[in-house]
Amino acid sequence: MNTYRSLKESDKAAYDALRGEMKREEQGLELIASENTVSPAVLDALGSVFTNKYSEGYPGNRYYGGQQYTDIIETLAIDRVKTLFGAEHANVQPLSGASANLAAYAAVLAPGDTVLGMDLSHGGHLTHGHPVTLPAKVYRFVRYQTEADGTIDYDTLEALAIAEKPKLMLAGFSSYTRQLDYERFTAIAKKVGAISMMDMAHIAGMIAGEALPSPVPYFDIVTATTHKTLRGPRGGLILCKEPFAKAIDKAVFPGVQGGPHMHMVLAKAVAFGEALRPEFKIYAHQILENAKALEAEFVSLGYAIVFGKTENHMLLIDTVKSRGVSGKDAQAWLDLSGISINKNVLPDDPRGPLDPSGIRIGVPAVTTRGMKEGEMRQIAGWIDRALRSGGKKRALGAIRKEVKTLCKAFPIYR
Ligand code: DSN
Repeated sequence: MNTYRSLKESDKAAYDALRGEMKREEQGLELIASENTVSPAVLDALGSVFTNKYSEGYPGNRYYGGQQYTDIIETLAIDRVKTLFGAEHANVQPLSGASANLAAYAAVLAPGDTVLGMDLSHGGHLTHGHPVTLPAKVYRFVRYQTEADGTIDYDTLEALAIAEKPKLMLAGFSSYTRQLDYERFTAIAKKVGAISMMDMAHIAGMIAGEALPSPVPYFDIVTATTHKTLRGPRGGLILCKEPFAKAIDKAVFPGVQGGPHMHMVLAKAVAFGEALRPEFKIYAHQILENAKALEAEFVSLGYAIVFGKTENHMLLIDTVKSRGVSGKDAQAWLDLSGISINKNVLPDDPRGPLDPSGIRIGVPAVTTRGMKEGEMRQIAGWIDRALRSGGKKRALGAIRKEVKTLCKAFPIYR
């Protein structure tokens, strides 16, 4: 007889923290651009017995026995994600976006090779060659930047690529709001003999839902996370053209990872199945409409929108310029208002990353709750009130009450 008991019965401290988080998510507005709320089916998959299983290797070729069901779910996840993005090859084992990127680098680069990647303060991600990361110590990253109007100047990028002769040209971002020109980017890579790679982590769901153009036909390698707009479990994935398939699979396992997390692979299969349904297209398009509505309201309130405008699910706002409030204070005051965002560095930010000049706001999670343009206008109003409050607890508490009332009308898990 086993001695298993439920979390509630066996561990009060852990259970209470879980209940607290559930309440926080239900009663507050989640506006962190990289977050979302998964379906009960995805949660069921994550909480499943597949967490018990070791399955190093790939379907049909594993290092442990007992793989009849792991092979089924991994094949399901691979087939579904290939259909979703029209990809030639998919690896669904990366534990995160960072390990997907690391594996992609390991698959095609030798130590010391040059990579062009987007500068962090201009919207790129830490894993795109920021000096504090391991890849930046192994490879030679050269960073490109955005122009004053928020766009990328592809003539400047081409000149940089000709001068630096990169082995890999990396597109993609984690704090950038404009649409990239995939055709031009990959043409430059081809011209200089570089492999092209796109990290579509933030916008994967919008691409799957056909609200944004797909980079998959253009790039040799495309990486993503599965938990942002794609609305799956926390994790990563790699898509690539067939000639890169073997190297990618070898780089993921045994290159940079051991046993895959099969409960996560099951949850990915479930999420990809959800994204293949027609209603996901409606969701993806609504994200775009909501981001535009939020932006329009901020513009009418006189806010300085970074990168000119939004063409995806997020906005960056210069809070110092707009209201004389630092990103750190804005984040703290909004937290007290029941609104979750993150402070964010802006291009060439004179302030440090711990107290930068702006904030990043994203709408994927509130769109999942069913909120639309009217609610976006209300949200912009609350954020403005919080930033004008001087951090006074009473004013922020009043906003929190109103936020709670709205959230009650849009429950996450009914
Ligand atoms: N940390 C994620 C984000 O917030 O954009 C990217 O990994």
